[in-house]
Amino acid sequence: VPKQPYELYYWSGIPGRGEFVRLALEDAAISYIDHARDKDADEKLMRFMRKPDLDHPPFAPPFLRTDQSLIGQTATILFYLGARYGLAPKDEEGRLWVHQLQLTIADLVAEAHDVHHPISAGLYYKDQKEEALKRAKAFREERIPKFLAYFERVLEEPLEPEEGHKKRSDKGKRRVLPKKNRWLAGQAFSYADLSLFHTLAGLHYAFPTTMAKLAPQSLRVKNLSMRVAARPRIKAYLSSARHLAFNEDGIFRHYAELDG
Ligand SMILES: N[C@@H](CCC(=O)N[C@@H](CS)C(=O)NCC(=O)O)C(=O)O
Repeated sequence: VPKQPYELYYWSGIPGRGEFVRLALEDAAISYIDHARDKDADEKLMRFMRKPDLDHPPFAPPFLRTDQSLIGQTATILFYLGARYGLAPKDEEGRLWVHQLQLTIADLVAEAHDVHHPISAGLYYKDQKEEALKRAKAFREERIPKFLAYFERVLEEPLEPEEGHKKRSDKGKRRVLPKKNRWLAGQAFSYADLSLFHTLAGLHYAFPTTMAKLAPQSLRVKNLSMRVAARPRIKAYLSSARHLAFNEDGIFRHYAELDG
């Protein structure tokens, strides 16, 4: 338990990548200060990042300040929180697996962003619209289906009798849990489940038509998302003022022309 509440730094006005960290903090009921909600949040964030005495300066937000350290990169922040608050398996294999899943989600999130900013994050959408239309087509037709198929596959794998003590030679003892009980890392709920939930919500917001078409191919992912949304603390958070809706300044943007 930290002496001071954690401090989350992120841009104001959007869920953004900060949301992946918020979901973990909220689900584990960890107390935190969300500096994205401060007055002049963006100026404060930039001032903080430029401080000359940072041992481990972050390249970009989100970053988390703890009693001891400053941690950047969404996946690293979640790796840190997951181990401490029961949002990741305890064994190394399990922890690395959840980290691997998180980085794959981060790849998907980066691609979702690059659909509306295919040339540069430094240009406006309207100045790269032609390229965005091309990128969107490939994202809708190839990339979203490929990522969804991957997570469907992960959710389909049978569970070992004892998580964390795999006996490869003992296949006869494998048991398939009912799908409704399965999380990405098996029986243990993890921050990767929270992140997949948020990413799926973002894809539905940005690409409603595409996602409706892909629904029959992504039943397990959808089922997982519904179970995450029903977790009491997540449910409470989503209906609280702490939570921001998606909008066209964020990573997941709804531009009808990009949804095909
Ligand atoms: N891989 C990093 C990406 C961080 C990132 O791209 N942050 C965005 C906001 S969501 C940003 O401010 N980027 C500034 C930049 O790339 O110059 C993570 O997952 O945390």
